[in-house]
Formats: sequence, C-alpha cells, structure tokens
Amino acid sequence: MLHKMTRGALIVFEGCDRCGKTTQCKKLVDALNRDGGKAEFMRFPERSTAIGQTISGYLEKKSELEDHAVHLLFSANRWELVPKMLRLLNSGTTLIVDRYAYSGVAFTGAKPGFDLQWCKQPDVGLPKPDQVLYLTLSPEEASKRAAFGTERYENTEFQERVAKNFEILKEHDWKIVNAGKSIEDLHGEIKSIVTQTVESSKDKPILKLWS
Ligand code: NYM
Repeated sequence: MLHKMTRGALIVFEGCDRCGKTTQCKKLVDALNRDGGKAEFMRFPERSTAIGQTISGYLEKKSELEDHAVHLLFSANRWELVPKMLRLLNSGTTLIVDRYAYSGVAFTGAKPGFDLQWCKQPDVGLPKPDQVLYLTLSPEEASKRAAFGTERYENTEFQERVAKNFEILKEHDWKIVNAGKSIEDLHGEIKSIVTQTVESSKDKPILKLWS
C-alpha cells in the first residue's frame, strides 16, 4: 500500500540574546531524532553563504553597512535557504530554526527611524512557522548569566528595545516559555510542545508568513 508522505514541521525559536535558544534547539533536534523522527537544526543568519559572510563581518564589526541594506541582506539570507527548507520539510524533516524573520524585524526595528511595517515587507511570503517558541528571561536572570559578547547589538539598552519589539510582533499562537529554569526542565517543556506540533502539522499545507 502506498503511504502519503507527511511533511515535517517548521519550528522557530526566538528571544533575546543569551536566553539559551541555541542550547535548546540542539537538544531538541537530538531528542526528536532519538525518538525516531527526522529533525535538522538551522539558524539565521546562516553565516556560511556569501550573503551570510557579509552579515557575519558586519556583526563582528569588521565592516560597516547601511542599516536598510543590512536588513535586506538578513532577509535575503533567509530567502536563499527557502528551497532547502521546503525540500526538507516536504521530505518529512522537521526543522528546528534558531531565529527567523521576527528577529530580523525586532533587531532592525530597534534602530532609530525604523518602522516595524517597513521591516516586515522583505520577509512577507517566507514559509510560515508551524510553531514559534519565544524564550523569555527576566533582567535579573539574564544578569546572572555570562556577560554579553562583543558582537554588534549585544548591550542591555538595545536588547530592551528588541524585547519590546518581540512583544509587538508576538502572535496569539506563540508559545511563551520562561527560560529562567534549568536546561533539562526547559527542554522537557519545549519537547512536549514541539511533539504536538510535529503531529498536528503533518497533513497541513505550509502557509506563507505575514500574507
Ligand atoms: N539578527 C539576526 C538580526 O539583526 N537580524 C536578523 O534577521 C537575524 C536573524 O544577528 N544579535 C541579529 C540577532 C543577533 C545576531 O546572533 C545573530 P546569533 O548569536 O548568531 O544568533
């Protein structure tokens, strides 16, 4: 008997710097694969491409770029990965993605003179996540963690503006997860949410973001 191939789910992690997104994404991928599913880790910016290398040089403060121009590069970096994302999703692989278009809007929108509506436009039509997990951390918890790195945007004042933008972008179906708990507790909570999403997305079409 022929079985219809079911698709993988598109799961996106968002949140401010240092909230533990990357650790949780990787643990989740391992857990889903151990349970017999197919899952892959992706992150944005994806620094390995030509566009990604330009972005990386900018984040490392090795180069300067005009603010609108770099915003469009972050978006282009997502679009260039869309064919790969769709191929994987349609072949049944769940994608666990560390940052997506919401980071694009929240970070650029934290710069003076940027309007969130303008920031959203280049990402309109990207594959829409089946689930966004938004990791939050109180300023007290955040201050207990390792100091910020030296990349662009890594300072408290900027991050506060980013957090405000995430609050505006947040949609009713986002899962807001308090990241101020142990790695294992947080993982357990996230895994149970994502396991349900993987199941419920199987027969649904992949929708388009912000359209
Ligand atoms: N960032 C990330 C943006 O400014 N725009 C985007 O579209 C995306 C995806 O890059 N500070 C910012 C957020 C982070 C930095 O850091 C990437 P990391 O540690 O690689 O996630």
